[in-house]
Amino acid sequence: MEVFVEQALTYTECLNKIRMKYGDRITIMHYKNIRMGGFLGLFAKDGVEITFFAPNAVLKPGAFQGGPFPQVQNSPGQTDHSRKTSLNFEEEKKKILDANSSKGESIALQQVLKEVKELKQQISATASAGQTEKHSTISRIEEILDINDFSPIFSQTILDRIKKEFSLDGLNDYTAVQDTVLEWIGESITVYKEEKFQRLPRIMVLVGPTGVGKTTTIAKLAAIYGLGNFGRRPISVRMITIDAFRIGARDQIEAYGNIMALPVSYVEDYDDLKKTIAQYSEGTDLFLIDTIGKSPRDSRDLGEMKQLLDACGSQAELYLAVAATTKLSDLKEIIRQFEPFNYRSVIVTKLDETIRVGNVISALSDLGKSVSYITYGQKVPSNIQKATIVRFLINLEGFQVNRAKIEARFPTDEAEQIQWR
Ligand SMILES: Nc1nc2c(ncn2[C@@H]2O[C@H](COP(=O)(O)OP(=O)(O)OP(=O)(O)O)[C@@H](O)[C@H]2O)c(=O)[nH]1
Ligand SMILES: [Mg+2]
Repeated sequence: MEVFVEQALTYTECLNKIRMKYGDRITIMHYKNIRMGGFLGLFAKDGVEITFFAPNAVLKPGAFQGGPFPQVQNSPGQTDHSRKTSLNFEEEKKKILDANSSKGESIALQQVLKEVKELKQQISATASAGQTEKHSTISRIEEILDINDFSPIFSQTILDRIKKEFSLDGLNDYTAVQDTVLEWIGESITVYKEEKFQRLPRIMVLVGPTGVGKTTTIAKLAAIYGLGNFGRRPISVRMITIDAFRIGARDQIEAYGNIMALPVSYVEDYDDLKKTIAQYSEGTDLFLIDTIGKSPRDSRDLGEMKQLLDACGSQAELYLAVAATTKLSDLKEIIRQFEPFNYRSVIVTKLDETIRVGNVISALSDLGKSVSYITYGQKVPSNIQKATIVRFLINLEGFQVNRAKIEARFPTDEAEQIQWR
């Protein structure tokens, strides 16, 4: 025998509720009026509570759905059996509660799993989008540009162009892409074209930072033009240095002059320089003027030298010498700081000391400068050459250079080469 308690707003409603749950075979023990619901005693309503016996109580299916759970009454008349049945009922209730709570948990779990799945999909979508952007060919080219020390701006332009001009199929052909990239790099190099007919005497001036090889390059040029190296008809050359007082500087150029039996003049200031040029103009085809190495950071010093060099007159050709070993940011600073000299082109020295020329190529290209000569060793006069695009390209690290193809694409100006020889 089981004792149960049920509550409702009216007696009939409560009875209906009991019958719905336990059927008709119930015995009402007693009922009482109660206050139902509310909050802290407020808003409660009048209701009825019925206590009843329900023999062999078996809950009708779905009896608890939406309704309040029956409460167990620990009435003094309860037998062991009724207590046991009540306990069974409690167990049942717990099971249902557990089932409900695990159902809740599983819903929450499913929600979490759904979110994880979505996140996973998002991540793999992003990864695959990245993959299309960073095709292995693009990554390889990026790496090579980086190894060669190209400027970020230069590299980015190349990478953007690859993405724009190559289809996915095209990117799969690495050799074709790198050949094209080499071509683009070649196109970015501007080789200085000398004027065909020079007014004589020609005046070439080398400026640049300290120790880049200005004096050595002056000596190389003097030998080539003055001695008629490589079967060239010699012309009358005079070297002039304005670096006459630095210890060793005078000895250095004097030694070259002596070995080559070419005249050297030493000047101190503007007047001196102007006078010397005027004095030897008659018998000289080419003046090669060596200057004191200047720090690009000392603008006052640079300004003074600029004033001194004004003595050469407007027909003077100024060249900026920079070493290929200079790091990219310094190269750019040098190129900018020497701008007031209005130099015609850049001479790149010490190419033999580095296998990375991306810094030079991109600094020149980024700042719109041309290259005229390159030097690649201490030997006078052999380690100098008129700049060629091919020479820069074959110096690049990591590219498989098809020399024949490159030479066909960037032919050297034969007329200029012959003149040089
Ligand atoms: N490896 C290499 N060394 C060079 C090259 N050109 C010059 N040098 C060396 O670089 C050092 C400096 O050369 P200089 O010609 O005295 O340089 P500079 O620009 O006149 O120097 P300052 O007058 O002191 O400003 C010397 O040891 C040269 O032999 C080159 O193309 N390659
Ligand atoms: Mg010098």
